[in-house]
Amino acid sequence: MHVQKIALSVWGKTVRLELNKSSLKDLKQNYPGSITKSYIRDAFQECRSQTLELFDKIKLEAFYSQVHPDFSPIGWHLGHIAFTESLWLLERSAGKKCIFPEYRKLYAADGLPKSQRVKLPSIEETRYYLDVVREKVFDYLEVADIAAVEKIWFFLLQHECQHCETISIIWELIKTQSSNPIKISRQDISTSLPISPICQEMIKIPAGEFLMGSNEIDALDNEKSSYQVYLDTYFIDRYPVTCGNFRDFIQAEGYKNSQYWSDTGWTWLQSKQLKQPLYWHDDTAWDNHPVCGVSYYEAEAYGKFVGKRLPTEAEWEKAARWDVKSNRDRKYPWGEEKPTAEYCNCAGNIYKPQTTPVNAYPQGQSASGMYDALGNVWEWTSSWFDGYPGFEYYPYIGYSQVYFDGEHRVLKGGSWGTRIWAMRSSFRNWYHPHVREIFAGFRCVRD
Ligand code: AVJ
Ligand code: FE
Repeated sequence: MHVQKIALSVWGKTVRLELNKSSLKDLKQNYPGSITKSYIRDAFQECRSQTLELFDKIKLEAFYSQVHPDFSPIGWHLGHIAFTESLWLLERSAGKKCIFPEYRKLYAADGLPKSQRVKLPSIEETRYYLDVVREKVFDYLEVADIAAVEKIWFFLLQHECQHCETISIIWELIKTQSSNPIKISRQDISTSLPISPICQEMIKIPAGEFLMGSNEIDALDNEKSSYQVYLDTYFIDRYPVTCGNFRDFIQAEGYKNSQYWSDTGWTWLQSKQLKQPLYWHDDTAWDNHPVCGVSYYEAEAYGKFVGKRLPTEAEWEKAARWDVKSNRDRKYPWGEEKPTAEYCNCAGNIYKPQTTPVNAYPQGQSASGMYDALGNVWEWTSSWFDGYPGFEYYPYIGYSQVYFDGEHRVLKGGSWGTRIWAMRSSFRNWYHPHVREIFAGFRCVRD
């Protein structure tokens, strides 16, 4: 059952309660704000403690260096987290003056080009900035009229999650670049599961309507507003494509054979000389792990190789959230309970900074039997990133809308580097199709 722990102040005393979904709803209607405030405080604190764990891992060189032209240094992301919180909560919501105005130009999303984000404050100064902003933010939370600006808190929570996933990506890139002096050994990948190869079964999703998107409090602008979508019957892979599956493509000289590639994909490949995914392990012990570190073009080519194609985002989302038997919608593939270590491989549950076998989370499967819909790796879809009907940007046009440019593809599902507040079936991520540094894999569909 879905249970939420809350703390209420009753005549000056703190009372802790455990509530199920319906009693929580009653309370929310009668005492709006009080529950949300304690939820927000706890979530902000938990998320931040996961962020601070990153500080301990980061070596000095990694803090400042730009390991890839598409990614700002780790130190920038941390400062930008503090800046964004300060901008939207302290300045725009509380109406306070900007603290640390000297950081504005450096850390604003539209401030400096990525190549110029390398002259950064020290690790200690950055940590101090995060701490000071957070202290003032919690002071404000005490007095805030939460009903008026509730949504912005959920936006900021997810903003921190997304930048921390980017930090994990940078960290992974540093580990992958063999010439780099920072060597971090990979964790043991031992698993209790048998390593017989996963056969790529498909599951049938019957024709019908389902609800796409979300109107919940945590929905970002690009998830709104939810609407009914009808799809004909189709078949989708039960599991993400595994390394074992993908090895067939490599061994069949898939990277050398233009017949599997789209024209744009083939042109892109010619400039690269690739022979395997970015985070590839030439080791059969990884055979049941999902492929990780492929561009959209590589995913597309594999689909053609096996006579399938990539799903549209609607096809992906219906298989993940729709319970055909009861004709009901689920927030997560497994139901309404938040992501835990029982259900999926995401950041913060257990410290497992890598992929897991695609059959490791039977409890996390969707009503239709789709495994690993959330967690493990992001999954490329064939849909261009665009606004849903009635789209209105929030909180700024540059969050989603400027990427509705026909150049970004949608990814679904979250990865091992995604924190729970950004994990749900309606969540949408987007990148240029050539990007392979993110923790992305894919699964295929067939009509
Ligand atoms: C949606 C993950 C592509 O990190 O560039 C963070 C999210 N937007 N700050 C990114 C985002 C503004 C975005 N992605
Ligand atoms: Fe940002």
